[in-house]
Amino acid sequence: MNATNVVITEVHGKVGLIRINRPEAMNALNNDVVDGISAAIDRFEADDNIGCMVLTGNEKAFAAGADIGFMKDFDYMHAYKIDFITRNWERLRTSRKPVIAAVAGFALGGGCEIAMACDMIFAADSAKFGQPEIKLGIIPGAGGTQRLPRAVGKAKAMDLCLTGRMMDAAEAERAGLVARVVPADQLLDEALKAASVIAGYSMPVTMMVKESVNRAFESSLTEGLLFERRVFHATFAVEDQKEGMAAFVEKRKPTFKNR
Ligand code: DAK
Repeated sequence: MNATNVVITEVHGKVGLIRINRPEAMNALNNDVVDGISAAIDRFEADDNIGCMVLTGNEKAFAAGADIGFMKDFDYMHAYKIDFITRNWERLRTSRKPVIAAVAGFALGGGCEIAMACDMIFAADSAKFGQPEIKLGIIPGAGGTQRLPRAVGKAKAMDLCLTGRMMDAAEAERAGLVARVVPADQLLDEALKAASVIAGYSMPVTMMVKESVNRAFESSLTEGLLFERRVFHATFAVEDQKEGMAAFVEKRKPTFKNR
């Protein structure tokens, strides 16, 4: 275990676990938390033994948003100059290894945005998602108005961003925001289990899958299909493709070497 107090990391086999740890403030995000998450991703990305990451909070809150007390007296010039929690915010997005958000309790504002920046969300049945910034006189600042409509469509995104209401785990699953809903006491186990399945595959190939799915959000269908085809052809240059197909034909388990 490795703790930078507000962010704790653990290694579970081939999975890197990153836990936001500010329970006294519902895991509100400040520079230390966002820097800590980024440092943990840096470390796990550099570690060849890690194939997948899980980002989680505690049973009450994944993260209840950016730290309101800290930013309440900002003026524009100050927020701009200090680049408030922005400088490392994109680190999740630039991670090449998959990251699962395991969300229990509140994922609000920046907390919901951090979860959406992960590759998929596993939700405890206690999870509550929302973009309540409007209640504070601000708008979502880290992807809420952009990733949420892509995940749940315009109608529900408008509903959540304009009313500031929360959405429970069942509604979030129906709307397509979350991949799986599980009982709260099984959340971490389920997320670690799925992460460990992913980490058991060929790492370069999981990175290619992630890159290709993400391309769907950045390109036309024609361009996306072309990108996919090029990457698909490229998998025949991966040693693990030979091993994966040979193992199938020989009716044995493959041993991937990540090359
Ligand atoms: N910031 C600071 N402290 C918070 C907090 C937050 N977001 N959320 C909760 N806390 C603190 C509470 O103040 C309280 O502290 P004490 O009074 O005990 O000292 C403690 O956590 C427990 O909270 P409550 O007593 O309120 O607990 P309840 O169960 O009654 O309510 C709640 C839980 C999560 C529903 C409630 O605390 C709440 O509504 N929290 C605020 C949620 C919110 O409005 N979130 C959006 C914040 S704005 C950007 C990146 C990110 C952002 C913007 C830009 N860039 C990259 C540019 C993000 C903006 C936001 O997230």
